[in-house]
Amino acid sequence: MTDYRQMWTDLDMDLDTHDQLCAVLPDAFGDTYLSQDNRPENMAFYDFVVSEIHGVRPAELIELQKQGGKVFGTFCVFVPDEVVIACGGTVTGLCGGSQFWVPAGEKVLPSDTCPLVKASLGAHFGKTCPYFSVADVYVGETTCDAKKKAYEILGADKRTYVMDMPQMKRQKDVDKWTGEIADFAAEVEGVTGRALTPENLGAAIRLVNEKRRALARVFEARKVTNCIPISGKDALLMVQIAFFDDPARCAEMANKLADELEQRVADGVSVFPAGTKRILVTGTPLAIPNWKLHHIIETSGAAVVCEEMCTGTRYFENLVDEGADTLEGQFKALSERYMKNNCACFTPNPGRVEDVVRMAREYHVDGVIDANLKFCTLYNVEKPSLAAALEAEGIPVLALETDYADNDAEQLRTRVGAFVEML
Ligand code: BJ8
Repeated sequence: MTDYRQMWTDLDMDLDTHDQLCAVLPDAFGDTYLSQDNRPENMAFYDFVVSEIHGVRPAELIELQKQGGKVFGTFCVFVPDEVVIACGGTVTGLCGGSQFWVPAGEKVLPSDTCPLVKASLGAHFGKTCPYFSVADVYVGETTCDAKKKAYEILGADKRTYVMDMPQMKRQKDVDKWTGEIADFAAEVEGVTGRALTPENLGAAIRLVNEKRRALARVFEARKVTNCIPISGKDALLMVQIAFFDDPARCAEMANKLADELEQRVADGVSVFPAGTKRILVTGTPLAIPNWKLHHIIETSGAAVVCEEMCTGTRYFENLVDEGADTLEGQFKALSERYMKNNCACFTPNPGRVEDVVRMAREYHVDGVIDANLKFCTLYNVEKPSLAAALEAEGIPVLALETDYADNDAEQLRTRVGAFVEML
């Protein structure tokens, strides 16, 4: 394994504290992932990335910076990667998915804040994540209260650009997001020193669409009923890593995995025994390395076959129209695609309920688990209406609220086990 200590020192990271994280991650990954039987061979790439999660990709980003490239760190799937890529920049996801970062986050945020936001700020201020350290600029968005206030705190410490997210989905809101994308483009041009053109933006739109198509192929293979060709944990890992990876390589590796899964489907090769209950998980994102819920479900007699969340279908569903040949038209096409995302930040938000019901059918699920992070008002308020819609369709649903700590794992296991039992 390569030694990245000099790189982390150069990034001004807190090496002693970071060593503690490096010490626990391999065991956590081994227990959760490597213990699975009959995994697709193409998961080897994702296992390798995790084994060097704080080394191999940050080293690539530093190389890109040496060649004049800029790194944009993002926290939400509303930020259009295409604009950054078109200007020769690189995007990396930044959401924190580990309890490890929460205490440092609680030094700058109230403790009753969503763990995702606390972990993100903890990773920044604790200097224990190279992706935060390497980013030239953070890009925030006004989706939820916790995030939009957190960006003020981050912005005092590093250049942070915030996109003003509409809260409704009227035509004037789509137009407003088009304008926000145009403003963001000006910011990206300023940071990168490169001009956006219809040609480079068109190429970036096609590239990110390719990535979306590849991820969608993997999910398509999860819809079949003759077998379950990949575990939910492995599919989740693929999406989590997609937020950090180079988009062309991401598409290539996802397509290879999809090829293998399609062959498995043809051969009837399953990771789980016949009759295993099929679960759709919906709710707040599961940022890497948050594998807690999937692990509990998949060691309780069920399999996750779909994630209706931003670390799932919302990341790749809906393509950007590639037909526009002016920047104005391309900004509009980008806005139209991104505004189709049914995040709970919108009011009203009937699209999410419709999506979950549709996907419950498409993925032939036996039940839905609606799992939200503690203190996420947006998703927690949607729980009853989502449950009512699913019950009206005859689809069993279990609502859960959790965080990154392990102390509710046994309680979750009991509830998930009882739910699976009654399906
Ligand atoms: S598009 S889901 S990535 S906002 S869980 S930080 S909402 S308090 S993450 Fe999200 Fe964009 Fe929406 Fe997706 Fe706030 Fe809730 Fe925490 Fe959240």
